[in-house]
Amino acid sequence: MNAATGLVEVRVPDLGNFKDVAVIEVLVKPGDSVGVDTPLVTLESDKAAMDVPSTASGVIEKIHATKGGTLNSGDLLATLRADGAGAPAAAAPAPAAAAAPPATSPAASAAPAARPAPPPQAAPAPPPAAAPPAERSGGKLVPLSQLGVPTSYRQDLAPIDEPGFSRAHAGPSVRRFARELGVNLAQVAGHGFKDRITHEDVKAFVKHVLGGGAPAAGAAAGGAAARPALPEVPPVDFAQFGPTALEPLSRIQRISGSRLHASWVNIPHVTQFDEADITELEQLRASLKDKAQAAGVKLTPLAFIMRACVKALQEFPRFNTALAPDGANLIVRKYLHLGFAADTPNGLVVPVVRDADRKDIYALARALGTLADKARQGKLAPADMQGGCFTISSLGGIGGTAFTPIINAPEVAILGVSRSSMRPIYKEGGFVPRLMLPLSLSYDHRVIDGAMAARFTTFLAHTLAEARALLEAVL
Ligand code: CAO
Repeated sequence: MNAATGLVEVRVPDLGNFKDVAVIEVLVKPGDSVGVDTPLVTLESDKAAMDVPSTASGVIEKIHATKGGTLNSGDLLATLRADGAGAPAAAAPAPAAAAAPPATSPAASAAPAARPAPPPQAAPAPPPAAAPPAERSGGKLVPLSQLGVPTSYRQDLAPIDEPGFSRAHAGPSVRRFARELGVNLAQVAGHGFKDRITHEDVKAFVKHVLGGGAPAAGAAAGGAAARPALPEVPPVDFAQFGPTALEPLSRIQRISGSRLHASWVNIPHVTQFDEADITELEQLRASLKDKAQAAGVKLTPLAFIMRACVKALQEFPRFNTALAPDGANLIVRKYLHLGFAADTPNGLVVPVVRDADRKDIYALARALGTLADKARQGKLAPADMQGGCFTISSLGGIGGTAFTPIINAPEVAILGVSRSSMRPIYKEGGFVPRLMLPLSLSYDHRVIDGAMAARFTTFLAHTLAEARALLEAVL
């Protein structure tokens, strides 16, 4: 302390090799009373965040740091009027002042005011198990019960993942707060400066869990164990970049959107690509066109693909299973209903052709045509879209060379079909023009391994190439 003025300077402690460390929070303002160890600012380097505590008690006279600025070891951080210091010494010089060593002497620089602050702390250890969770608010610990937070909510939280917790973008006081609440910071989206996690974010996360919003520990859909919450995409104010309009999603889009999302995040998808030579299949289809028309059926490639899929599913029954909710068993279906994705003005729907294994190619084509018409007219009944075992998504009538379809859970695989094209294929010592159909099979890797998926698409390609066998009668 400067005995003449009663002022104490607090400086930035030794920061080691860190230079120009960002100030991401200024925690006090002039007039605030602080004690030894009261955090004054939060600094953040590339690797760590730390609160810099006061080294003296008193009232803040001036803060020399600004949020968004930088600091280095030894920089002046704050000036305090020390406790017990009255008016400035100049106005009321102390009797001993004459005897005091000059301010520039080594003795003066060793005075308490210049004592270096303690080194930055590592993330504090969690509180003892018996300690009731509490929130640090303005330096005071407030029991969570006073905040209306039942302590049993911890059952809903996934255990803290330490590496993820330590990587989280949060200051020490937020880390401490999160530990007190048992919150895994790795799951919390930050909305502070530079997306830093704030106390409010932690509170919002707890509220979300209490409201049943976050994934709970225990079995989830598909039999998986506890999973961390998904990081959220922060909302954007688009108006700042240009004019916008709000367009509601259709009811079908809203329903299918959340189902697709659930499938995408719950199922480990892998997509196997292959191609089938359908040169003969197309010749056959063209030759049957009149006969089919006379029977009132449009024989599109999809009917052949369906028939080939039935054969592949019979050959590889693993593809006609569902993972039991306990995650330890497979439900093996003894029936075969095939779904197909249909593009309608209102969005994507998946009608189901029942007992596809008991239908020949014409019956399949008829069911396909009827259901596709109903889908486009918005006339599908709920029963028309239930009970599917495996889905085909054909974009062949539109275009594209390959895609990665999302599995229609609880099914375990989906076949994507893209547009066929005539390509030069090397065969028996020369190039020949062949009509090639791209296949994209997405599968649930918990149920199907890569070798089986490759066998499935190889079998399917072979079956499509041998098109005549697809015309056989089905008993
Ligand atoms: N390669 C080349 N041409 C193809 C083809 C392929 N793989 N598949 C179909 N075609 C052709 C058909 O032969 C038909 O041509 P012709 O009239 O000259 O015979 C034309 O494309 C249109 O076929 P279609 O679409 O009427 O009939 P379909 O049985 O092939 O498909 C249906 C029916 C309902 C699946 C389709 O209309 C549809 O909605 N597809 C979109 C599916 C979709 O959106 N999937 C994505 C889901 S994820 O967002």
